[in-house]
Amino acid sequence: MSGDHHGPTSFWSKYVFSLDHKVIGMQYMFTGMFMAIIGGYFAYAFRMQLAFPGQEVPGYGIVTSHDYNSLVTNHGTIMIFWVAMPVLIAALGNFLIPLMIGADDMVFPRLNRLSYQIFLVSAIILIASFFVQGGGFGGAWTSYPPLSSNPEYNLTPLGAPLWLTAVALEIVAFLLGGINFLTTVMNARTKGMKMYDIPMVVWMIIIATLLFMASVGPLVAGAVMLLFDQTLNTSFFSVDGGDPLLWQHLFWFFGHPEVYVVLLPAMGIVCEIITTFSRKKLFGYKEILYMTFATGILSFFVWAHHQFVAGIDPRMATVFSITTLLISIPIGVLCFCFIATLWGGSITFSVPMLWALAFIGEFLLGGVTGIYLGSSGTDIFFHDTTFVVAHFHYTFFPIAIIGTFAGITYWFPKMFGRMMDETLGKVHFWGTIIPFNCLFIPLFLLGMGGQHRRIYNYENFPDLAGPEMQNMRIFATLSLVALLAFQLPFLYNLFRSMFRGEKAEKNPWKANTLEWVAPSPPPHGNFGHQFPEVFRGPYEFSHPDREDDFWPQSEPGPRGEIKEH
Ligand code: HEM
Ligand SMILES: [Cu+2]
Repeated sequence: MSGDHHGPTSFWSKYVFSLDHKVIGMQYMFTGMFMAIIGGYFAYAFRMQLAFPGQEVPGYGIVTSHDYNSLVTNHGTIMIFWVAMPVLIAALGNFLIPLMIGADDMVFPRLNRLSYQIFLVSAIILIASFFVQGGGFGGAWTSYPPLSSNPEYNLTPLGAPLWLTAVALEIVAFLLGGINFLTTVMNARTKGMKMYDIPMVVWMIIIATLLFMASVGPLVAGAVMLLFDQTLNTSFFSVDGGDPLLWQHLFWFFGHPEVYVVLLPAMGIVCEIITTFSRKKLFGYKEILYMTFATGILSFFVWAHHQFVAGIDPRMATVFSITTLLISIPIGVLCFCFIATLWGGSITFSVPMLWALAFIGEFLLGGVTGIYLGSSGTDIFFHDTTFVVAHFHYTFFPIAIIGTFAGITYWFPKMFGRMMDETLGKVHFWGTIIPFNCLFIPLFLLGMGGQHRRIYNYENFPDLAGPEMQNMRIFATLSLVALLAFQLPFLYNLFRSMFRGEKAEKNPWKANTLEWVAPSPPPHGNFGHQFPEVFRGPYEFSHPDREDDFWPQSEPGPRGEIKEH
């Protein structure tokens, strides 16, 4: 357990160099939010260019073709590595894991602090890369060689290696954090907490961490080779002597599981919220767990579905089509478990619940459209069109944005000891969900019409420049502007509620898990002098033998299990 329980007193040791898992979690959260603003601003700039090509973008200026590439690349890179990962895994994982397993902190608090510091350095290097001579890297977040490996092709002799270094450091930060997460959940669970008493969000973060650790090795090796190609003139991935396709294998062996790395924590958040706000036991706790493991394992056998047009053997394409489509089975079971949990519950449409429900609906659309891309025959048509862009935003946006808002609005009372404003929360919810759909549905249609991605000005392509398509682009961009504008009520609500919100009780949602036993906000060391003991699983809601419709894990008494089936 962490050494010092008295709690630091000076500003520096309390907020900047803190060892407290909650403070480190907040540091990750606010850094992630800051990066989300940059990533969103980049999306604004390049979408404005698509809607109004060649015109000055208010707040940015002229978007040149080089700018466009760099904006798209860094938008994607930031959203995945500096928003989804820090907020969903690092921030919520750090904040929740010790509280939900009844521990006073992570088992390696210093490693935890080092993890955040390396992460911060990686973010600074990435931001610096936009300002060096030649500008930021523009070879896409997938960084395929030879474009990425050869400065004569990418024209960013400094931007490209800095981008790669930043990504590599970010990965180091998450490996350190991951070691800490795994060890803590294995060793620091409080008395009575058995494997199947662990709340689903903790399980999901742990499985995500395992996936990350198992998939990232080849990418790190590849990144070092790529860096050598860029800076030392080696030829691992060059066309003469090396093998550019090798990078695609290394990248996607990591890249596809990475989608599940960020997906799983969001799924876990959804489990906590839908049980609390439907007052029902989670349907199929063990089935959800096994299906998640199955998804994780399968995700290592699908990577080449990104390479159907890269010249792989068509017989291999069939194999990878089959494994890809197989994944929809466990994911489908998970969705059915969510629906069965909601079925017949007494549902409250609170703000966190709205986000959780929206997650299920929007993510389903992302999953269903993926079936077209997983089948090699149809993917050859759809590949690199904005159909793909729309598909993966229907997975990533629910994960990184909807899942995050679900988590923040649900745990805000615990984080800051105050309640957020419901009305503003609902305005923000609808102001995000409606424009999101208006933004990306047109991209499906445009993609089906043959609109390729990573093109900065469609006026250069007469077939794609007609008014019908251009009007859809304008509609999508205006929807984005609305979406961004509706984030202001959220930021106002967040910061105002932190200081002025109504004071929160210990357990405002009447939930069962251990974090709700600690004071809001929890002090240094979380539970005071006595750790809570666990007597039952996390989802005993509406138990027939009890008057209260919830049954905290820490309340002494029988385990209270009733047969589910
Ligand atoms: C704020 C709303 C967002 C908008 C308007 C938006 C828009 C776009 C568009 C239009 C592209 C394709 C550009 C092109 O290919 O020319 C793109 C690329 C991308 N976006 Fe987003 N996006 C948003 C949020 C997100 C989020 C939340 C994530 C992930 C967590 C994300 C991840 C990506 C990735 C990985 C790419 C690929 C970048 C590349 O091609 O190198 N985006 N985005
Ligand atoms: Cu994939």
